[in-house]
Amino acid sequence: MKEKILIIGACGQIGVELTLALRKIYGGENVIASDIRDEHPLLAGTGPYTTLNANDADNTRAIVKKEGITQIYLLAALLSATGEKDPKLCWDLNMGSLRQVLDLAVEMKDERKIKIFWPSSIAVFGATTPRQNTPQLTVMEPTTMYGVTKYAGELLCQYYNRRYGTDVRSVRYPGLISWKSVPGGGTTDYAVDIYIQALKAGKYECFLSENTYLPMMYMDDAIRATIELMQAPVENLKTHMAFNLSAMSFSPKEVYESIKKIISNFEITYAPDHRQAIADSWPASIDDSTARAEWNWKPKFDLEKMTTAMLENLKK
Ligand code: AKB
Repeated sequence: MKEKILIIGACGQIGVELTLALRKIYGGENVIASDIRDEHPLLAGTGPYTTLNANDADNTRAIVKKEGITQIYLLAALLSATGEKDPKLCWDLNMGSLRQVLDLAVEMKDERKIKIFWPSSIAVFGATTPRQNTPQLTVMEPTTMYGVTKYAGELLCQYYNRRYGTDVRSVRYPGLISWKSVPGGGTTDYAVDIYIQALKAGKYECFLSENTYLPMMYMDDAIRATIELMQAPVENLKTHMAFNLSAMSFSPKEVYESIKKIISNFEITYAPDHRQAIADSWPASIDDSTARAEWNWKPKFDLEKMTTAMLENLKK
């Protein structure tokens, strides 16, 4: 069957790269990018773009029907740090948009099957979760509103799958490091800023302390994981909460040292702020054996490989 894809939140950190990758696979005209913001410059001329508020159910339904959409990637969200500034908006956006897309898939069920991708995060875990090698199935008591929406969202996805047979797939993204589009409002954002500032200013003040270990992933791996999960045969997928996903775990000090191997005069200082408490409540490393078993997930980038790629690409 010919796939027709709608991406909601296409101008964010994941959205830009995912849209470009999906357009390569399915053809530019078959991937409709949408966002509440103006079109990202990197998307211009690569395929159709429309302005869409993720919480606008009528407009979303109209696009899905008119365009014959078969897959929706719902990426619009408020992240952990921004979510703490406005917890109500975080709940309304993150949960409202998910509920509406799930309902749309149920409403359209007899006409056309719609497959959904919705991202979860390591923010579903909290201080009571085992921090090292966090298992797929474990205690989840998130401390941020963002984490609460991701955990509730995972349960909602699982409920719609069991109750209505909705094909909705999800991963718990670690901190994502990218150079094409930057993150906004997350706790792991330092791991992108540090590369940009290393090249721009030769120094960086980090908002997390030097030994704060967090699970991280280069964007190329994250995009490949997302597409591989969406292409996996449905009968292989036994897990209907989001999959743990892992590539590497490092601290600000370690990423600093890996940059310093290439930019020898690079300097770092540490000034932990309110985001430190969020980072301290998250896992240091993740066990992703379920993803590896059910859909053959395997990362390609480690810290050294990623540092080389980030600095080379940002320089260009
Ligand atoms: C954040 O820091 O809020 C995000 C995430 C880990 O989900 N990058």
